[in-house]
Amino acid sequence: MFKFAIPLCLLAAACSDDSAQPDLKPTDGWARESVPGQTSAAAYLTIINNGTGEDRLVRVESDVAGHAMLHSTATKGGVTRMRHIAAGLEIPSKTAVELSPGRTHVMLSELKAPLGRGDKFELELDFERSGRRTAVIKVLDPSSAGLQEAR
Ligand SMILES: [Cu+2]
Repeated sequence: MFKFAIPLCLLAAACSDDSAQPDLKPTDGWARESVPGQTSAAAYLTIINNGTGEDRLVRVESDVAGHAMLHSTATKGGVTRMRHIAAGLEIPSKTAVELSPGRTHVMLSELKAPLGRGDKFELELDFERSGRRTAVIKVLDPSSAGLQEAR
C-alpha cells in the first residue's frame, strides 16, 4: 500500500495545474456586411474565460469561407499590416479576450457567398484544452464599429 502512496503524491504535485480548468464562452461575434466582389472578411468576437485555467485558441474554421486564420494587426510608419498568429491566441484565466477592429481578428478568405446584413453564421474555434466551441457571428452594417454599437 505504502509503495503506491509515493508515486501518487508525485503525480498529484506534477499535475496540480490540471485542476485549474478553463471555462470558455465565445460571445458577441460580428462581421461587416461584404460588398460585391469581396473575397475575404474579418470576424470579431469576445472569448470569455470564467475558469481558473488558461487556454489557447489554436485553429478557426467556418463553412462560409474556404480558409480561416487568426490575424493580428499592427500599424508601423502609417502602414497597417496583418500577420498570421501562428502560435495561437492565449486566453488567460478569468479574462475576456476581445478580437476587435485594428487589433486581432479572424480572417475569412475565399468567401463562398456574400455576407449579407442580418445574416448569421457559425465560426468553429478549436482550443488546445477545451476542444471545439462554436461562435455565432452576426453580419452588421458595413460601417459598423461593433456589436455594442449596433444594440
Ligand atoms: Cu486579416
